[in-house]
Amino acid sequence: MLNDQDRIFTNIYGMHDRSLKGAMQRGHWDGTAAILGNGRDWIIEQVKASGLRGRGGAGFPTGLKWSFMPKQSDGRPSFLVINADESEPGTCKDREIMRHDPHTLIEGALIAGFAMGARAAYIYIRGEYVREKEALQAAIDECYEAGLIGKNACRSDYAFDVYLHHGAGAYICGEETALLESLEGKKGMPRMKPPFPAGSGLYGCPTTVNNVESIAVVPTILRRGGAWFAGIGRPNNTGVKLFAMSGHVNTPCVVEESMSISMKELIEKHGGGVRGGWKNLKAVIPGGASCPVIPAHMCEDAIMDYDGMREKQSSFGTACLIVMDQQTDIIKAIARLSKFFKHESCGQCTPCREGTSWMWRVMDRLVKGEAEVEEIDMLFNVTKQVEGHTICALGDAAAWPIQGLIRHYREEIEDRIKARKSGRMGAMAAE
Ligand code: L3W
Ligand code: SF4
Repeated sequence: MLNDQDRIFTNIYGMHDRSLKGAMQRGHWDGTAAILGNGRDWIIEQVKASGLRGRGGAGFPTGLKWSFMPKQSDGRPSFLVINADESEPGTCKDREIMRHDPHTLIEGALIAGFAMGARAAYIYIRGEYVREKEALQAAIDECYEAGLIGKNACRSDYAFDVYLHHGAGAYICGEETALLESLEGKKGMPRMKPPFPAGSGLYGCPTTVNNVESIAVVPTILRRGGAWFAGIGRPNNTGVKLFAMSGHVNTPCVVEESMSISMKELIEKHGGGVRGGWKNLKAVIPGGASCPVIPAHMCEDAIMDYDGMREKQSSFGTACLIVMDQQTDIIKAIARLSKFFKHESCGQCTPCREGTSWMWRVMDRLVKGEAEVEEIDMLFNVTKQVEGHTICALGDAAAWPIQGLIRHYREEIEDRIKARKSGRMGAMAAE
Protein backbone atom coordinates (compact mmCIF):
# COMPACT_ATOMS: atom_id res chain seq x y z
CA MET A 1 0.00 0.00 0.00
CA LEU A 2 1.22 3.51 -0.81
CA ASN A 3 2.77 5.53 2.05
CA ASP A 4 1.06 8.83 2.75
CA GLN A 5 4.29 10.76 2.14
CA ASP A 6 4.45 9.34 -1.42
CA ARG A 7 1.07 10.74 -2.43
CA ILE A 8 1.02 13.37 -5.17
CA PHE A 9 -2.70 14.13 -5.28
CA THR A 10 -3.26 15.26 -1.71
CA ASN A 11 -6.67 16.75 -2.49
CA ILE A 12 -8.12 14.00 -4.65
CA TYR A 13 -11.27 13.83 -2.50
CA GLY A 14 -11.76 17.60 -2.40
CA MET A 15 -11.33 17.82 1.37
CA HIS A 16 -9.04 20.85 1.17
CA ASP A 17 -8.84 24.24 -0.51
CA ARG A 18 -8.22 23.75 -4.25
CA SER A 19 -7.32 27.41 -4.86
CA LEU A 20 -3.76 28.61 -5.44
CA LYS A 21 -3.41 29.45 -1.74
CA GLY A 22 -4.46 25.94 -0.69
CA ALA A 23 -2.34 24.30 -3.40
CA MET A 24 0.73 26.22 -2.24
CA GLN A 25 0.09 25.17 1.35
CA ARG A 26 0.16 21.57 0.16
CA GLY A 27 3.54 22.10 -1.54
CA HIS A 28 2.56 22.80 -5.13
CA TRP A 29 4.28 25.65 -7.03
CA ASP A 30 7.21 25.26 -4.62
CA GLY A 31 10.57 26.04 -6.25
CA THR A 32 9.13 25.95 -9.78
CA ALA A 33 11.49 28.71 -10.96
CA ALA A 34 14.49 26.69 -9.71
CA ILE A 35 13.23 23.61 -11.58
CA LEU A 36 13.06 25.63 -14.80
CA GLY A 37 16.51 27.02 -13.98
CA ASN A 38 17.94 23.51 -14.21
CA GLY A 39 17.25 23.59 -17.94
CA ARG A 40 15.39 21.54 -20.54
CA ASP A 41 17.82 18.63 -20.69
CA TRP A 42 17.84 18.12 -16.92
CA ILE A 43 14.03 18.03 -16.79
CA ILE A 44 13.79 15.49 -19.62
CA GLU A 45 16.53 13.34 -18.07
CA GLN A 46 14.73 13.28 -14.71
CA VAL A 47 11.44 12.32 -16.34
CA LYS A 48 13.20 9.56 -18.28
CA ALA A 49 14.89 8.37 -15.06
CA SER A 50 11.50 8.24 -13.30
CA GLY A 51 10.27 5.65 -15.79
CA LEU A 52 6.99 7.56 -16.17
CA ARG A 53 4.83 6.06 -18.92
CA GLY A 54 1.81 7.78 -20.47
CA ARG A 55 -1.26 7.49 -18.26
CA GLY A 56 -3.83 7.84 -21.06
CA GLY A 57 -3.87 4.19 -22.09
CA ALA A 58 -0.91 3.49 -24.36
CA GLY A 59 1.88 3.69 -21.77
CA PHE A 60 4.43 5.31 -24.09
CA PRO A 61 7.52 6.56 -22.13
CA THR A 62 6.87 10.24 -21.37
CA GLY A 63 10.48 11.50 -21.28
CA LEU A 64 11.21 9.77 -24.59
CA LYS A 65 8.16 11.40 -26.17
CA TRP A 66 9.32 14.84 -25.04
CA SER A 67 12.77 14.21 -26.48
CA PHE A 68 11.22 13.89 -29.98
CA MET A 69 10.48 17.62 -29.93
CA PRO A 70 12.95 19.74 -31.93
CA LYS A 71 15.79 21.29 -29.91
CA GLN A 72 16.15 24.22 -32.29
CA SER A 73 13.17 26.05 -33.74
CA ASP A 74 12.86 26.03 -37.54
CA GLY A 75 10.58 29.04 -37.32
CA ARG A 76 7.48 27.08 -36.31
CA PRO A 77 6.22 27.41 -32.71
CA SER A 78 5.96 24.22 -30.64
CA PHE A 79 2.94 23.26 -28.57
CA LEU A 80 2.01 21.07 -25.65
CA VAL A 81 -1.50 19.64 -25.88
CA ILE A 82 -3.06 18.06 -22.82
CA ASN A 83 -5.64 15.40 -23.49
CA ALA A 84 -8.41 15.96 -20.94
CA ASP A 85 -11.07 14.38 -23.16
CA GLU A 86 -11.51 11.54 -20.71
CA SER A 87 -14.25 9.55 -22.43
CA GLU A 88 -13.27 5.92 -22.08
CA PRO A 89 -16.20 4.05 -20.49
CA GLY A 90 -15.47 3.45 -16.81
CA THR A 91 -12.70 6.05 -16.72
CA CYS A 92 -12.97 9.04 -14.39
CA LYS A 93 -9.52 9.59 -12.86
CA ASP A 94 -8.45 12.79 -14.68
CA ARG A 95 -11.78 14.32 -13.69
CA GLU A 96 -10.77 14.18 -10.02
CA ILE A 97 -7.44 15.93 -10.73
CA MET A 98 -9.15 18.76 -12.60
CA ARG A 99 -11.92 19.09 -10.04
CA HIS A 100 -9.87 19.05 -6.88
CA ASP A 101 -6.16 19.46 -7.68
CA PRO A 102 -6.08 21.65 -10.81
CA HIS A 103 -2.80 23.35 -9.88
CA THR A 104 -0.90 20.07 -10.24
CA LEU A 105 -1.88 20.14 -13.91
CA ILE A 106 -1.05 23.79 -14.60
CA GLU A 107 2.32 23.63 -12.86
CA GLY A 108 3.04 20.41 -14.78
CA ALA A 109 2.03 22.10 -18.04
CA LEU A 110 4.48 24.93 -17.45
CA ILE A 111 7.38 22.59 -16.64
CA ALA A 112 6.62 20.16 -19.47
CA GLY A 113 6.08 23.02 -21.91
CA PHE A 114 9.39 24.57 -20.92
CA ALA A 115 11.18 21.21 -21.33
CA MET A 116 9.97 20.88 -24.90
CA GLY A 117 10.33 24.56 -25.82
CA ALA A 118 6.58 25.02 -26.24
CA ARG A 119 5.03 28.43 -26.71
CA ALA A 120 1.72 27.41 -25.12
CA ALA A 121 -0.35 24.55 -23.75
CA TYR A 122 -3.83 23.73 -24.98
CA ILE A 123 -5.93 21.70 -22.58
CA TYR A 124 -8.72 19.90 -24.48
CA ILE A 125 -11.39 19.04 -21.93
CA ARG A 126 -14.38 16.84 -22.70
CA GLY A 127 -17.71 18.55 -23.29
CA GLU A 128 -19.46 16.88 -20.39
CA TYR A 129 -16.89 18.17 -17.86
CA VAL A 130 -18.52 21.52 -17.11
CA ARG A 131 -17.65 21.88 -13.40
CA GLU A 132 -14.12 20.67 -14.10
CA LYS A 133 -13.76 23.26 -16.83
CA GLU A 134 -14.81 25.96 -14.39
CA ALA A 135 -12.37 24.75 -11.71
CA LEU A 136 -9.52 24.58 -14.20
CA GLN A 137 -10.25 27.99 -15.70
CA ALA A 138 -10.37 29.55 -12.23
CA ALA A 139 -6.96 28.01 -11.47
CA ILE A 140 -5.52 29.24 -14.80
CA ASP A 141 -6.77 32.75 -14.04
CA GLU A 142 -5.16 32.64 -10.58
CA CYS A 143 -1.85 31.60 -12.14
CA TYR A 144 -1.88 34.47 -14.66
CA GLU A 145 -2.67 36.90 -11.87
CA ALA A 146 0.18 35.59 -9.72
CA GLY A 147 2.66 35.70 -12.63
CA LEU A 148 3.19 31.93 -12.54
CA ILE A 149 2.29 31.64 -16.23
CA GLY A 150 2.10 34.28 -18.95
CA LYS A 151 4.75 36.65 -20.31
CA ASN A 152 7.46 36.09 -17.70
CA ALA A 153 6.33 32.81 -16.15
CA CYS A 154 7.68 32.44 -12.61
CA ARG A 155 10.10 35.32 -13.44
CA SER A 156 12.02 32.98 -15.72
CA ASP A 157 11.96 35.17 -18.84
CA TYR A 158 9.97 32.39 -20.45
CA ALA A 159 6.60 33.20 -22.00
CA PHE A 160 4.02 30.47 -21.67
CA ASP A 161 0.26 30.63 -22.17
CA VAL A 162 -2.35 28.07 -21.17
CA TYR A 163 -5.62 27.83 -23.12
CA LEU A 164 -8.59 25.71 -22.16
CA HIS A 165 -10.68 24.29 -25.01
CA HIS A 166 -14.05 22.71 -24.30
CA GLY A 167 -14.90 19.71 -26.51
CA ALA A 168 -18.37 18.82 -27.76
CA GLY A 169 -18.81 15.26 -26.50
CA ALA A 170 -17.28 13.04 -29.19
CA TYR A 171 -15.30 10.04 -27.92
CA ILE A 172 -13.06 9.99 -30.98
CA CYS A 173 -11.69 13.44 -30.06
CA GLY A 174 -9.72 11.64 -27.32
CA GLU A 175 -7.59 10.08 -30.07
CA GLU A 176 -4.66 12.46 -30.24
CA THR A 177 -4.79 13.40 -33.92
CA ALA A 178 -8.60 13.72 -33.97
CA LEU A 179 -8.18 15.99 -30.97
CA LEU A 180 -5.74 18.16 -32.94
CA GLU A 181 -8.18 18.34 -35.88
CA SER A 182 -10.93 19.39 -33.49
CA LEU A 183 -8.68 22.03 -31.86
CA GLU A 184 -8.06 23.44 -35.33
CA GLY A 185 -11.82 23.83 -35.73
CA LYS A 186 -12.34 20.83 -38.01
CA LYS A 187 -14.36 17.63 -37.66
CA GLY A 188 -12.65 15.28 -35.18
CA MET A 189 -11.26 12.65 -37.54
CA PRO A 190 -7.96 10.86 -36.82
CA ARG A 191 -4.98 11.51 -39.09
CA MET A 192 -2.68 8.88 -40.50
CA LYS A 193 0.51 8.39 -38.43
CA PRO A 194 3.36 8.99 -39.23
CA PRO A 195 3.91 11.87 -39.17
CA PHE A 196 3.60 11.79 -35.40
CA PRO A 197 2.53 15.03 -33.68
CA ALA A 198 6.13 15.72 -32.60
CA GLY A 199 6.99 16.27 -36.28
CA SER A 200 3.72 17.78 -37.45
CA GLY A 201 0.94 18.34 -34.94
CA LEU A 202 -1.24 21.33 -34.13
CA TYR A 203 -1.39 23.65 -37.19
CA GLY A 204 1.44 21.58 -38.66
CA CYS A 205 3.79 22.54 -35.79
CA PRO A 206 5.80 20.28 -33.45
CA THR A 207 3.38 19.11 -30.76
CA THR A 208 3.37 16.72 -27.86
CA VAL A 209 0.06 15.30 -26.68
CA ASN A 210 0.01 13.99 -23.11
CA ASN A 211 -2.71 12.78 -20.78
CA VAL A 212 -3.73 14.92 -17.75
CA GLU A 213 -2.29 12.54 -15.15
CA SER A 214 1.03 12.22 -17.03
CA ILE A 215 1.52 15.98 -16.81
CA ALA A 216 0.13 16.47 -13.30
CA VAL A 217 2.69 14.10 -11.70
CA VAL A 218 5.69 15.86 -13.26
CA PRO A 219 6.25 18.71 -10.73
CA THR A 220 6.44 16.26 -7.81
CA ILE A 221 8.77 13.97 -9.75
CA LEU A 222 11.13 16.90 -10.31
CA ARG A 223 10.93 18.11 -6.71
CA ARG A 224 11.63 14.64 -5.34
CA GLY A 225 13.79 13.28 -8.15
CA GLY A 226 13.24 10.72 -10.87
CA ALA A 227 14.81 8.01 -8.68
CA TRP A 228 12.09 8.46 -6.04
CA PHE A 229 9.33 7.76 -8.60
CA ALA A 230 11.31 4.91 -10.14
CA GLY A 231 11.59 3.30 -6.69
CA ILE A 232 7.81 2.75 -6.47
CA GLY A 233 6.24 -0.20 -8.32
CA ARG A 234 8.61 -2.42 -10.29
CA PRO A 235 10.96 -1.95 -13.26
CA ASN A 236 9.17 -0.90 -16.44
CA ASN A 237 6.07 -0.20 -14.34
CA THR A 238 7.08 2.56 -11.97
CA GLY A 239 5.50 5.26 -9.88
CA VAL A 240 2.25 6.16 -8.25
CA LYS A 241 -0.98 5.84 -10.19
CA LEU A 242 -4.62 6.82 -9.96
CA PHE A 243 -6.89 3.78 -10.12
CA ALA A 244 -10.67 3.90 -10.43
CA MET A 245 -13.17 1.20 -9.59
CA SER A 246 -16.76 0.98 -10.74
CA GLY A 247 -19.38 -1.71 -11.21
CA HIS A 248 -20.05 -4.37 -8.60
CA VAL A 249 -17.74 -3.19 -5.83
CA ASN A 250 -19.15 -2.04 -2.52
CA THR A 251 -17.44 1.36 -2.60
CA PRO A 252 -16.71 2.64 -6.11
CA CYS A 253 -13.84 5.10 -5.93
CA VAL A 254 -10.77 6.76 -7.39
CA VAL A 255 -7.62 6.08 -5.37
CA GLU A 256 -3.92 6.86 -5.63
CA GLU A 257 -1.82 3.73 -5.17
CA SER A 258 1.56 2.38 -6.12
CA MET A 259 1.93 0.73 -9.50
CA SER A 260 2.05 -3.07 -9.42
CA ILE A 261 -0.44 -3.40 -6.56
CA SER A 262 -2.38 -6.65 -6.84
CA MET A 263 -5.86 -6.44 -8.30
CA LYS A 264 -7.28 -8.29 -5.31
CA GLU A 265 -5.75 -5.86 -2.80
CA LEU A 266 -6.98 -2.89 -4.81
CA ILE A 267 -10.55 -4.19 -4.94
CA GLU A 268 -10.69 -5.40 -1.36
CA LYS A 269 -8.90 -2.50 0.36
CA HIS A 270 -10.20 0.42 -1.65
CA GLY A 271 -13.28 -0.84 -3.49
CA GLY A 272 -14.75 -2.35 -0.32
CA GLY A 273 -14.66 -5.80 -1.96
CA VAL A 274 -16.84 -7.40 -4.60
CA ARG A 275 -20.59 -7.26 -4.00
CA GLY A 276 -21.37 -10.59 -2.34
CA GLY A 277 -17.67 -11.33 -1.65
CA TRP A 278 -14.63 -12.25 -3.76
CA LYS A 279 -16.19 -15.63 -4.62
CA ASN A 280 -19.00 -13.75 -6.35
CA LEU A 281 -16.58 -12.15 -8.82
CA LYS A 282 -17.20 -13.02 -12.45
CA ALA A 283 -14.78 -10.81 -14.38
CA VAL A 284 -12.89 -7.52 -14.47
CA ILE A 285 -12.26 -5.12 -17.34
CA PRO A 286 -9.01 -3.66 -16.05
CA GLY A 287 -8.44 -0.34 -17.80
CA GLY A 288 -11.28 0.99 -19.89
CA ALA A 289 -13.65 -0.54 -22.40
CA SER A 290 -11.02 -1.54 -24.94
CA CYS A 291 -9.14 -3.84 -22.54
CA PRO A 292 -10.13 -7.50 -22.85
CA VAL A 293 -12.06 -8.89 -19.91
CA ILE A 294 -10.19 -11.01 -17.34
CA PRO A 295 -12.19 -13.90 -15.82
CA ALA A 296 -12.30 -14.30 -12.02
CA HIS A 297 -9.88 -17.25 -11.80
CA MET A 298 -7.20 -15.13 -13.53
CA CYS A 299 -7.83 -12.12 -11.27
CA GLU A 300 -6.61 -13.92 -8.14
CA ASP A 301 -2.89 -13.21 -8.77
CA ALA A 302 -3.21 -10.34 -11.27
CA ILE A 303 -0.74 -7.46 -10.91
CA MET A 304 -2.07 -4.04 -11.85
CA ASP A 305 0.55 -2.69 -14.22
CA TYR A 306 1.51 -2.79 -17.90
CA ASP A 307 3.35 -6.13 -17.75
CA GLY A 308 0.93 -7.72 -15.31
CA MET A 309 -2.07 -7.04 -17.53
CA ARG A 310 -0.23 -8.21 -20.65
CA GLU A 311 0.44 -11.52 -18.90
CA LYS A 312 -3.34 -11.84 -18.54
CA GLN A 313 -3.88 -11.22 -22.28
CA SER A 314 -5.34 -7.82 -21.51
CA SER A 315 -3.90 -4.33 -21.12
CA PHE A 316 -3.44 -1.79 -18.34
CA GLY A 317 -5.17 0.98 -20.29
CA THR A 318 -6.33 3.79 -18.02
CA ALA A 319 -6.22 1.58 -14.88
CA CYS A 320 -9.93 2.16 -14.30
CA LEU A 321 -11.47 -1.19 -13.41
CA ILE A 322 -15.01 -2.27 -14.22
CA VAL A 323 -15.85 -5.07 -11.80
CA MET A 324 -18.60 -7.56 -12.67
CA ASP A 325 -20.15 -10.08 -10.32
CA GLN A 326 -21.64 -13.53 -11.04
CA GLN A 327 -25.07 -12.03 -11.71
CA THR A 328 -23.72 -10.13 -14.73
CA ASP A 329 -24.81 -11.10 -18.22
CA ILE A 330 -21.28 -10.87 -19.61
CA ILE A 331 -22.37 -11.33 -23.23
CA LYS A 332 -24.77 -8.40 -22.87
CA ALA A 333 -22.12 -6.28 -21.13
CA ILE A 334 -19.63 -6.75 -23.98
CA ALA A 335 -22.39 -6.25 -26.57
CA ARG A 336 -23.11 -2.89 -24.95
CA LEU A 337 -19.48 -1.90 -25.48
CA SER A 338 -19.76 -2.99 -29.12
CA LYS A 339 -22.72 -0.67 -29.50
CA PHE A 340 -20.68 2.16 -27.99
CA PHE A 341 -17.77 1.69 -30.41
CA LYS A 342 -20.14 1.40 -33.37
CA HIS A 343 -21.73 4.69 -32.35
CA GLU A 344 -18.41 6.48 -31.82
CA SER A 345 -16.66 5.32 -35.01
CA CYS A 346 -15.87 8.38 -37.13
CA GLY A 347 -16.58 6.29 -40.22
CA GLN A 348 -13.60 7.28 -42.37
CA CYS A 349 -12.11 3.78 -42.72
CA THR A 350 -14.05 0.81 -43.99
CA PRO A 351 -12.92 -1.96 -41.58
CA CYS A 352 -13.97 0.18 -38.61
CA ARG A 353 -17.12 1.73 -40.07
CA GLU A 354 -18.50 -1.54 -41.45
CA GLY A 355 -16.79 -3.84 -38.94
CA THR A 356 -18.08 -2.14 -35.79
CA SER A 357 -21.65 -2.22 -37.12
CA TRP A 358 -21.33 -5.82 -38.18
CA MET A 359 -19.74 -6.93 -34.91
CA TRP A 360 -22.43 -5.20 -32.88
CA ARG A 361 -25.25 -6.80 -34.90
CA VAL A 362 -23.78 -10.29 -34.32
CA MET A 363 -23.17 -9.52 -30.65
CA ASP A 364 -26.79 -8.42 -30.30
CA ARG A 365 -27.92 -11.77 -31.69
CA LEU A 366 -25.54 -13.65 -29.40
CA VAL A 367 -27.09 -11.90 -26.40
CA LYS A 368 -30.47 -13.35 -27.42
CA GLY A 369 -28.98 -16.70 -28.41
CA GLU A 370 -30.27 -16.11 -31.94
CA ALA A 371 -27.18 -17.31 -33.81
CA GLU A 372 -25.49 -20.46 -35.02
CA VAL A 373 -22.52 -21.83 -33.04
CA GLU A 374 -20.34 -21.48 -36.17
CA GLU A 375 -20.87 -17.72 -36.08
CA ILE A 376 -18.74 -17.45 -32.97
CA ASP A 377 -15.61 -18.33 -34.98
CA MET A 378 -16.76 -16.12 -37.81
CA LEU A 379 -17.14 -13.19 -35.40
CA PHE A 380 -13.68 -13.86 -33.99
CA ASN A 381 -12.23 -13.87 -37.51
CA VAL A 382 -13.90 -10.55 -38.28
CA THR A 383 -12.35 -8.98 -35.16
CA LYS A 384 -8.97 -10.11 -36.53
CA GLN A 385 -9.75 -8.43 -39.87
CA VAL A 386 -10.54 -5.16 -38.10
CA GLU A 387 -7.62 -5.27 -35.63
CA GLY A 388 -4.55 -3.50 -36.99
CA HIS A 389 -6.24 -2.51 -40.25
CA THR A 390 -7.60 0.88 -39.33
CA ILE A 391 -6.31 4.46 -39.14
CA CYS A 392 -6.63 4.75 -35.37
CA ALA A 393 -6.93 2.49 -32.34
CA LEU A 394 -10.75 2.62 -32.21
CA GLY A 395 -10.91 -0.36 -34.54
CA ASP A 396 -8.66 -2.37 -32.19
CA ALA A 397 -10.62 -1.13 -29.21
CA ALA A 398 -13.83 -2.50 -30.70
CA ALA A 399 -12.22 -5.84 -31.57
CA TRP A 400 -10.38 -6.66 -28.34
CA PRO A 401 -13.33 -6.92 -25.88
CA ILE A 402 -15.07 -9.37 -28.23
CA GLN A 403 -11.91 -11.43 -28.56
CA GLY A 404 -11.65 -11.55 -24.76
CA LEU A 405 -15.28 -12.62 -24.46
CA ILE A 406 -14.91 -15.46 -26.96
CA ARG A 407 -11.58 -16.57 -25.47
CA HIS A 408 -12.97 -16.90 -21.95
CA TYR A 409 -16.73 -17.33 -22.26
CA ARG A 410 -17.26 -19.37 -25.42
CA GLU A 411 -19.08 -22.05 -23.44
CA GLU A 412 -21.53 -19.52 -22.06
CA ILE A 413 -22.22 -18.18 -25.56
CA GLU A 414 -22.73 -21.69 -26.93
CA ASP A 415 -24.99 -22.65 -24.02
CA ARG A 416 -27.18 -19.65 -24.77
CA ILE A 417 -27.50 -20.57 -28.42
CA LYS A 418 -28.34 -24.17 -27.49
CA ALA A 419 -30.83 -23.04 -24.87
CA ARG A 420 -32.55 -20.85 -27.43
CA LYS A 421 -32.74 -23.68 -29.91
CA SER A 422 -34.19 -26.08 -27.35
CA GLY A 423 -36.72 -23.45 -26.27
CA ARG A 424 -35.26 -23.25 -22.77
CA MET A 425 -34.48 -19.54 -23.05
CA GLY A 426 -38.08 -18.58 -23.56
CA ALA A 427 -39.02 -20.64 -20.55
CA MET A 428 -36.17 -19.06 -18.53
CA ALA A 429 -37.33 -15.57 -19.49
CA ALA A 430 -40.90 -16.42 -18.45
CA GLU A 431 -39.80 -17.61 -14.98
C1 L3W B 1 6.86 9.69 -32.06
C2 L3W B 1 7.05 7.43 -32.64
N1 L3W B 1 5.80 9.50 -31.24
C3 L3W B 1 4.24 6.41 -30.68
C4 L3W B 1 3.41 8.49 -29.57
C5 L3W B 1 2.06 8.70 -30.19
C6 L3W B 1 1.17 8.76 -28.94
C7 L3W B 1 1.83 7.79 -27.99
C8 L3W B 1 1.20 6.43 -27.93
O1 L3W B 1 -3.82 5.05 -28.11
C9 L3W B 1 -4.49 3.66 -26.29
C10 L3W B 1 -5.38 2.91 -27.23
C11 L3W B 1 -6.72 2.91 -26.47
N2 L3W B 1 7.49 8.71 -32.74
C12 L3W B 1 5.94 7.16 -31.82
C13 L3W B 1 5.34 8.25 -31.14
N3 L3W B 1 4.31 7.73 -30.46
N4 L3W B 1 5.23 6.03 -31.52
O2 L3W B 1 3.18 7.70 -28.41
O3 L3W B 1 0.82 6.02 -29.20
P1 L3W B 1 -0.07 4.74 -29.51
O4 L3W B 1 -0.32 4.77 -30.98
O5 L3W B 1 0.59 3.55 -28.94
O6 L3W B 1 -1.43 4.92 -28.70
P2 L3W B 1 -2.69 5.91 -28.82
O7 L3W B 1 -3.14 6.07 -30.24
O8 L3W B 1 -2.42 7.18 -28.06
C14 L3W B 1 -4.15 5.04 -26.75
C15 L3W B 1 -6.24 2.83 -25.04
O9 L3W B 1 -5.17 3.74 -25.05
N5 L3W B 1 -7.25 3.11 -24.04
C16 L3W B 1 -8.04 4.22 -23.90
C17 L3W B 1 -7.77 5.36 -23.51
C18 L3W B 1 -8.75 6.34 -23.08
C19 L3W B 1 -8.39 7.50 -22.60
C20 L3W B 1 -9.24 8.38 -21.82
O10 L3W B 1 -10.46 8.29 -21.75
N6 L3W B 1 -8.58 9.28 -21.13
O11 L3W B 1 -7.15 7.89 -22.77
C21 L3W B 1 -7.53 2.12 -23.15
O12 L3W B 1 -7.06 1.03 -23.20
O13 L3W B 1 -7.52 1.85 -26.81
O14 L3W B 1 -4.90 1.60 -27.37
O15 L3W B 1 1.21 10.03 -28.38
O16 L3W B 1 2.02 9.85 -30.94
N7 L3W B 1 7.69 6.47 -33.33
FE1 SF4 C 1 -12.42 6.60 -37.65
FE2 SF4 C 1 -12.69 4.08 -36.81
FE3 SF4 C 1 -10.96 4.65 -38.72
FE4 SF4 C 1 -10.49 5.49 -36.21
S1 SF4 C 1 -10.55 3.37 -36.89
S2 SF4 C 1 -10.24 6.63 -38.09
S3 SF4 C 1 -12.63 5.91 -35.56
S4 SF4 C 1 -13.22 4.88 -38.84
